[in-house]
Amino acid sequence: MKMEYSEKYLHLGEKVDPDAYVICKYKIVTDMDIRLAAAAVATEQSTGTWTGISTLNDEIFERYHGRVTAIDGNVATIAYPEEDFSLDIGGVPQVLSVIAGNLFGLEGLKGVRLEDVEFPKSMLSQFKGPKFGIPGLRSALKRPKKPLVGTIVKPKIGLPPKGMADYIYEAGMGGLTNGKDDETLSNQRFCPLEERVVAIAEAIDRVRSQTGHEMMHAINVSTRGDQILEVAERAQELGATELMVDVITCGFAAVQVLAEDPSIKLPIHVHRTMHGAITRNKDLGISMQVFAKLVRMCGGDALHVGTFGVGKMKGTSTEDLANQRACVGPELPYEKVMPVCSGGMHPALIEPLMKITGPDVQIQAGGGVAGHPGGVRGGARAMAQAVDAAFEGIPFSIYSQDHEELREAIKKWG
Ligand code: CAP
Ligand code: MG
Repeated sequence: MKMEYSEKYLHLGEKVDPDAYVICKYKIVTDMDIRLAAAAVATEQSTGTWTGISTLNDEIFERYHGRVTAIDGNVATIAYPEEDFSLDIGGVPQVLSVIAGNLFGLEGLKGVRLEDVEFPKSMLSQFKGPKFGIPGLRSALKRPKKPLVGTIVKPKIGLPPKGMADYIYEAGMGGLTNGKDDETLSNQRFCPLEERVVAIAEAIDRVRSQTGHEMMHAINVSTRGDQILEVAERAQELGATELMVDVITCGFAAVQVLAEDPSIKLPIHVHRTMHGAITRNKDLGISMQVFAKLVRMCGGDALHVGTFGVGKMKGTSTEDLANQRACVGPELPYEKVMPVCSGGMHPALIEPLMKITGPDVQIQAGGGVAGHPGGVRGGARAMAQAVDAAFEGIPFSIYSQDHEELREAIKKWG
């Protein structure tokens, strides 16, 4: 189909007021003139469509049209007037329908990727950000400075509540601060959510009473929109210490409702399963840093940001640094989100990882704990030792000489 792109959407070189526009950067892959391709995006995502329309008068156009303000190589900057957005009803779903909506399907573009977004203060002030974030998690866990160190219970499915609780007890006794459900665990018959919450809460209490060590475990409450609050409230009532939600499958609105509903008093661990379908292709999709900014606005307390190129999931330190910055940087006026490094982690990777991340991270391993020759407790100890050594700046080659579990982990995986 023929598309008519109006050059009226091109405002190259114009400086727009960042307090009055949402400013997006798109990488565009096209055989078209890049300026027209960018104009097509601005057109489709604001006041236009594929052809001129009699209902678009000058006043509406002037006030609401998206402006292509710069083209730098294959990256176009498009500014959408703040008035195009509706946060009271609409919220992040409506924001995404503008900045990351139909444009991905436009036939004239071979690829387009939303690389970054900046919101005006008037919109940012309508979000609350994390209730706990880094300081809240650190204070609940009585761990002021060192990285949080955790595990994902493995096997990811199949263990009954007692098996999960035994795992978490061992992990806590081995020194881990965090446990979590896997993203594929919900309320299957082999591990009903309510029984799991109760069993794990009891395991965490036992660790605390025997050693004084504080730990939390994130229960996966990802579910249908009409159920999520009820499931979260029930988990909280039964003793859950943290909640987990999958932001891509459940949506940003799910994170926001859990973070903002006054009945929920627990931190929110945000998983990002399925993000790779959207973030991995460098020519099509949305960058993870955009998702990270939205998670911070919506109130997630901890968010998976990748392993800076050291783990099992695709990612580079450059991208993951941008994700980390979206979580903790001063650009957003909220509490800092705890960046979570997960996916193929094991003790031997902690030394290189922490050189990049610094100590304000949560490092967690599933296989890297449950696969340790010393079992879950041995794996937990090895992870905790690795974090201690990296935090103190002691080379693993030296620290592992008198820390057996770390030595065994390095022997197996290092
Ligand atoms: C890690 C994990 C997480 C990934 C997701 C998994 O387990 O539980 O879901 O970290 O990746 O099932 O793979 P392992 P990301 O420690 O056993 O690898 O954090 O990049 O979103
Ligand atoms: Mg997982």
